[in-house]
Parts: sequence; structure tokens; C-alpha cells
Amino acid sequence: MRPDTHALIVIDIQNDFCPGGALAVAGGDQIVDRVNALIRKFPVRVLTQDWHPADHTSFAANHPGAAPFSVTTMPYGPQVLWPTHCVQGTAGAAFHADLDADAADLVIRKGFRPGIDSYSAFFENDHKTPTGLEGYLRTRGVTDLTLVGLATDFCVGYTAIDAAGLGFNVTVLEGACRAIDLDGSLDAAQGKMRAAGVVLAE
Ligand code: VGL
Ligand code: ZN
Repeated sequence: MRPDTHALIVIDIQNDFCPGGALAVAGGDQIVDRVNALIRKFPVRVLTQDWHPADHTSFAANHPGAAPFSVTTMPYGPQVLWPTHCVQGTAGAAFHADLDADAADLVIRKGFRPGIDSYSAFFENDHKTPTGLEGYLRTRGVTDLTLVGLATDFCVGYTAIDAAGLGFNVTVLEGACRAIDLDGSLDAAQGKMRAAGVVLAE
């Protein structure tokens, strides 16, 4: 067991990000066994859940004429328009059936405000609106975070960079992550994570 100051953050291992899902990440389901084994080794366990209303502005379907994976400009900056995914209460938003979600101390949902996306588990995409996760971790005395899940280049990467900026010691276990890799987004995310002081490990 890791020390009480170490938390595992499991990002968005949901059906829509696994093969057959609405925004499937290649091999997304292959990480589940490894993540379950890790969950047993950490005293603090947080799962995140992408949790959008049907009218969410990150969905291409809510922008007439816009193609999925095109980029638009929101008041808070550029935003990829995604296929409709992780709609609140749907099977696609549920955790992968084999993920040991019952072992979570906390499930933090994000992306529930219609007008703003939230890749990071700490701040929404305006980089200002907090999710509350920082307070939870600090009040439990957590200093070190290990991140796993989906997708390396979006929700894992944004969470890692925000966590490092908040002063946590952050490790991303890349072998327990999978990427969307849209137009070089994986390389870009890896570079930004390293620059932020995130340790990328297998
Ligand atoms: C994610 C795109 C849209 C992720 C969530 O979990 O990486 N990516 N919503
Ligand atoms: Zn999403």
C-alpha cells in the first residue's frame, strides 16, 4: 500500500471512451485490469466521470453544420466539437463494467455545465472554474498523484498539468492510459506535461 499522502486518480474509464462507444479511444478497455490492480494499492482513490447534459456545447450535434472533431471558438478559447458522448444517465456515461468503481472514495463528475467543457478534473476549460477536487485532496492531506485512464491527450493531460500547477507531485502511468491522438495531440500533450514537471512513466 502506498503512503496515505498518495492518491490514484482514474480518469473517465466510461463506456463511451471504450471500443463500441460514441467517442471510442483505441484500446480503452485494455487498461481496466491494470487500473483495478492499482486501485488496490492506493489509500486514496478518486474516479472521474465525464457527465454532459444532452445540450452540451462541446457536441458537434449542437452546432448546425459542424463536423465532429472540427474546432470552434468559445468565449474561453478553442474547443474541439466532439461526437455526442457521456450524456448524463446513459449507458455510455457509465463506468466500464469491469472497472472496480465500488472501490472509489470519491467520484467527481465534470462537464455538466452546458456552456463549458471540462477536460481537467480540477478546472473547467476556462482554466478558472474549480471542480472542488483540489479541496478534497488537500483536506485529506494528499501531496502525490498518480494518474491513469482516458484519454492521455485530453482529460488525463489537462488534469496532470493543472495538478502540477497546483503544486502536487504528479506521475502519469502511460501504460495505463490510452490516447485519442487527434492531429498530433498526443505528442503535444506529452510535451506540455513534461514542461509542467509531470513525470511520465510506463
Ligand atoms: C474527453 C474529449 C471529450 C476525455 C472527454 O475524457 O479525454 N475527451 N470529453
Ligand atoms: Zn466530454
